[in-house]
Amino acid sequence: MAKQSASPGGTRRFISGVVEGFYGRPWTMEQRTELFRREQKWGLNTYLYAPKDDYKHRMYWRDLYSPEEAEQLVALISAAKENGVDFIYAISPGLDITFSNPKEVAALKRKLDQVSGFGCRSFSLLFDDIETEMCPADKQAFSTFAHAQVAVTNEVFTHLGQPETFLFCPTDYCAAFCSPTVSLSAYLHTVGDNLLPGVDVLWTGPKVVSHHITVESIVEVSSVLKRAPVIWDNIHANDYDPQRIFLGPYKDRPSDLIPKLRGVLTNPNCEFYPNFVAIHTLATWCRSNVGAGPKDVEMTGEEDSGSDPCYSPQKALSLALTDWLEEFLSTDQPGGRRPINPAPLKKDSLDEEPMQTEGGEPVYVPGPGENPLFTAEPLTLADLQLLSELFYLPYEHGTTARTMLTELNWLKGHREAVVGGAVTPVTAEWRLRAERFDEMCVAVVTMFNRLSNVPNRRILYDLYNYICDIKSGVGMARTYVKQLGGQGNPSPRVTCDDPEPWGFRGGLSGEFQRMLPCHGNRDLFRHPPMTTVYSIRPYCPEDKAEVLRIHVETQRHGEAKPTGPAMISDGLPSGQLSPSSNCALVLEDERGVCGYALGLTDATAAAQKNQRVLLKDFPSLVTMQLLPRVTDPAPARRMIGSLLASMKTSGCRGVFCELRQSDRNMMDFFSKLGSFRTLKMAGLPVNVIAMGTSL
Ligand code: GDL
Repeated sequence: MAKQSASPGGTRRFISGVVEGFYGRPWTMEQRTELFRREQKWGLNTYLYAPKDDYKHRMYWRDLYSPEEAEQLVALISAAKENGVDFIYAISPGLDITFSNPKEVAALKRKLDQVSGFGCRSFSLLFDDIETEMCPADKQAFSTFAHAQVAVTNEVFTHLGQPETFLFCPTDYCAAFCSPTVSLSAYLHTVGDNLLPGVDVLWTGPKVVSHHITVESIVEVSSVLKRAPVIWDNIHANDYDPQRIFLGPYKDRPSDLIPKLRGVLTNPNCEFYPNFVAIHTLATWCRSNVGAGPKDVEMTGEEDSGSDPCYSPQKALSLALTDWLEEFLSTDQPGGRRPINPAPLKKDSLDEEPMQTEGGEPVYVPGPGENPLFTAEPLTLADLQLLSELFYLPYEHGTTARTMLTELNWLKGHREAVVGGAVTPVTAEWRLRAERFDEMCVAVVTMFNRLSNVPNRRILYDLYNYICDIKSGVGMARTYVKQLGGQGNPSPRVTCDDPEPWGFRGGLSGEFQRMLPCHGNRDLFRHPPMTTVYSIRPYCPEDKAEVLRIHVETQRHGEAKPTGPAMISDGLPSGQLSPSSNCALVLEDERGVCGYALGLTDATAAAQKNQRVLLKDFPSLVTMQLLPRVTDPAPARRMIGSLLASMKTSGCRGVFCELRQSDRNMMDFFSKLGSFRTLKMAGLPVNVIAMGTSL
């Protein structure tokens, strides 16, 4: 077993590798063993065994392994050891464990003792994706859910003799799950304060699938957790969408993060073989900033100017694709075809002796007038580059994919004059761009054909559904553009009133998604992820006019005039009431002030003026508004979190806010915060509700 060794300086080595932590069909033992070989070759050192749908990892976590299963696990753990990979066995008891029952804790220990008997020395307890409400027995025994998890984790960790590597996955494993913010999360503070120091904590970044992970965000969470986290990176995970697979490079994690982290484990695509790029590029990233040692790969890329000085995603991708091509071209079939189809020989060039296959049978050679043999060109590096660009990353299409979408959009937008079947002449520019679009479509089809012919069938089969889908999507776009340009007849594949089943793409789920107003039916082309940088700062007198403007604009949003009598909180942005000191913040983006959060520590006088009866536990008032351009809820959550924190410091016990029911934006925001609940308050105008939270 590869022991978690200490590096010469005494610091523990950086954990790097793969977590098999996705939903769906787990990898096979053969694939895992192959993974260990690759990890060793590429310099990664860890594998976290956590397949969500493996019966005995999660649903039936109490059940011990049968002798047959035990034999397989023993072999797997020793294969990891032989390849210098630390095998971490994870268990997810959170679906139904009663934390306060000693029998449950004993069952957990018994199971982990069994796995320890298989030669495993590193362990992990995962509490992701579970109900956060404790059962009555646990509520009696523990003050919070975090206390329950930490108590059991510490006990198991101690029982196992404090292994060198022991990982804990919190239920709030990303910033988006923290209420109200990472720094103010009571759950994370309990974990940070009480988890034994030898236990490391997994963290997925700002979101479940994080677009970017910044150094600042890691500094923030580390200070709450009192330890550097191990990133469980879902950047290449695809278990949430059966139409997507991610073949782009490890990206948008600055290499400066490496010294701030305990490690990184990628939870990649469900399909094993297409993970070549995900794991290879992660390995390149991990090597890019190791101590002060010399870099093994020169990574500064001109095309990445202004970005990471140690790591270039483009270069890492090129390295990975070059190695991957070799694997595609090597057969995985016993007695399989030779990597490249030989060009069919002409009959007259044959010697007396007939050609033999590798199996010793004579090669069929067509005679004059007969069908020539099917031949396909071998896969090229350019094909793999295209493949990766078409299936790039969760928040980003590759360059060619973006170009194709932009061009199709342009061609469509500049050719609306096809009326009643009569086609008006196209401009030279339109024709040229249509031709270029067509060439790009042909390249996709060619890539598909060459891929279908690769000798390594395992990789092909893992990719097949995806490449078939994109070939068909691109094919339809191609026919459509031809039709727009007046070439060819309207294709039944595009316009037919009685389509084949492939005309109903995405099935029932696709139909549900297309009906929803904003979730589930977005596309990356029209709604690229937000890159706006927001800052929160204290309100100053110069902000008065802007805050008033936002107040007026948001009150009118969606309706001509605000209806009903004024709310108490209207007095704050309008200037009739002054916010309490240290209780006023504004949100800014690059265009200026775009939101505010204002508070009054004692709202008694203001309430009397408005004939409201305050609830004794909620004497303080807050109000918040954002301009419609702020569509990302994260900065708003940070702002209200900071406001509540300073109000608490000022001695507030409970705050309330008043919300017009027509203000869907704020109604939605406060409801989703989790901490605010609706309050029954006397004297509220019609269509106004009050929500509050204790501090
Ligand atoms: C998750 C799950 C993970 C899943 C991923 C992507 C963690 C800690 N847990 O939330 O099992 O594969 O999302 O769907 O990430």
